[in-house]
Amino acid sequence: MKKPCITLAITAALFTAPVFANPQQMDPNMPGMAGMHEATPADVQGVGVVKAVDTTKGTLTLQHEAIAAIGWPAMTMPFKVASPELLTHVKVGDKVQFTFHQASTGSTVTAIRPAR
Ligand SMILES: [Cu+2]
Repeated sequence: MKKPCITLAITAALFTAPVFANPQQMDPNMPGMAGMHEATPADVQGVGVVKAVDTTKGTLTLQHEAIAAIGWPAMTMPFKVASPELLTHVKVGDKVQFTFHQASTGSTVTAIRPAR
């Protein structure tokens, strides 16, 4: 009489799986979508871990979490900084909350602060 137990286990797995399949909820309002073709870049907020800091080039590499507002998945990428002074507050391994602007020339971080 093993079969009913297995069936129950499979049924339970099928009903449980979708709950874990989508851990990062998309923002249903998608505020970034409406403004996608605007000439003026909007502030975008992100959270990530500092992977590299280049004070010579004025760039910061961040392993950021998904940013639903602009439809970005989680990734590691370089950002320019609006002011070299921003780089004096961060070091590799820091978890940070950051604000940036998106432009055709790249993304520029305008604010950065520690996150938990
Ligand atoms: Cu990215």
